[in-house]
Amino acid sequence: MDKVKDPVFGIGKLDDDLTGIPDKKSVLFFASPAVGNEVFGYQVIHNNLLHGNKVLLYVNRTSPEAYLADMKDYDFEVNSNLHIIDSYSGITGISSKSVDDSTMISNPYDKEEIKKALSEELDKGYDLLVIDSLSLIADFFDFDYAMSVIDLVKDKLDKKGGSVLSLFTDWDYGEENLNKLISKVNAKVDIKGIEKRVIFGQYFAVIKCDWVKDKKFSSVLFKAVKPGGIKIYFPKILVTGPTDAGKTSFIHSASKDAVSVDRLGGTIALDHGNLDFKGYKADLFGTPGQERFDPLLKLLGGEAVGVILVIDSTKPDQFPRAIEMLRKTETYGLPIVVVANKADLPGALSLDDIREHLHLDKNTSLVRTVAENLNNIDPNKPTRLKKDGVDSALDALFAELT
Ligand SMILES: Nc1nc2c(ncn2[C@@H]2O[C@H](COP(=O)(O)OP(=O)(O)OP(=O)(O)O)[C@@H](O)[C@H]2O)c(=O)[nH]1
Ligand SMILES: [Mg+2]
Repeated sequence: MDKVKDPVFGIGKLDDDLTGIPDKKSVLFFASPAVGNEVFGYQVIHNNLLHGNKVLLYVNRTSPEAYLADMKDYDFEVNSNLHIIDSYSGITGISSKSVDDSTMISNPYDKEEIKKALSEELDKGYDLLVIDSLSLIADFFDFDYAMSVIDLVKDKLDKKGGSVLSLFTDWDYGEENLNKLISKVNAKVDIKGIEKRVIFGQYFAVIKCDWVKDKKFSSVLFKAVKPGGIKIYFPKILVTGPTDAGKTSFIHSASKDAVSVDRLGGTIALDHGNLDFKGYKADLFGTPGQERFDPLLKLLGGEAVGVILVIDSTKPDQFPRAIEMLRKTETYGLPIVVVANKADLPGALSLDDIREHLHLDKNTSLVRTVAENLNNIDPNKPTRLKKDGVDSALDALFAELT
């Protein structure tokens, strides 16, 4: 079968940073024991099948049925371009009949049978081999055997083409072994937790990649969401700006299920919305704009990682207040997008004028937004903003943040 395309990750940030997985490359997803890497594997498999790539999955951690059922929980369907080498069912003696396209290893304790199955299957030509999991091969046998499997696979791929992704959990194999492993792969992505007695965040980070030069990789927080899979996660984005500018309108337009504590059309406590946008997830927090609620601002701004500053394009007299709110929320200096709302109203300033009035440098993102339905604006209620403006603001923000 001809190659359709080089394999992809199907995880936006990794595809952006690494431009997919080039042919004949070996990638390692290296997870700490407390953080699962299996959803990363599911997502890669699913997205390559979607792209029309031929995928071979070597699985030893569960049965093919359970594997595919788990994938389905994330909404990751598979198709006939997937073939599975089942190195699990032989342990239990229960054959995996319900998954047609699989080869069962009759004795998963037989080192030679495993290599034979892999090499025969790889001879048929695949775009991507996923090994789930490589650390379990080391646990079953020993580390050197796991490394010899990688050598065999690389040898095959060198001749036949295709790439390999190995999922690995770092169960203390010793520095020497790990160095051996890392030297054998072209790219390594760490999948870890932020631990302070309990794990309160999970992140991934590209640690090594030999086909991308001169790029600094940043780590990003993620959540594994059912359905949907891996989403880059920002725990707190602050939406602030002067009174009546459109903060609450923005949050309700950008997120599903937003809630606001409003009275007589003004926010008196806060807004909150869950944002789910192009593979990103974030919690949006909105501040009130009226000065009498300023004592709340510092509290609301705490631990924000980025800011959306909403201003009314017709009210330059409020611009100093906008800057003051960045100071009071203690978010001055964080990644920021300025949203110039109410573009429909007479007297709305041009973006250039706004930039000048606000003393924004040329690198600060400034985006126009406007109400969707101009004939139906209630002065006592937030209104829905047009999607293209809101999306541009979010695109700009996530570009700043990642
Ligand atoms: N004409 C026009 N009106 C808008 C637009 N966006 C919002 N509004 C209106 O402006 C008013 C204020 O909007 P909100 O979203 O409540 O503003 P806010 O910034 O949350 O206000 P506070 O919470 O009181 O600070 C509402 O009456 C909205 O319907 C717009 O693009 N054009
Ligand atoms: Mg509000």
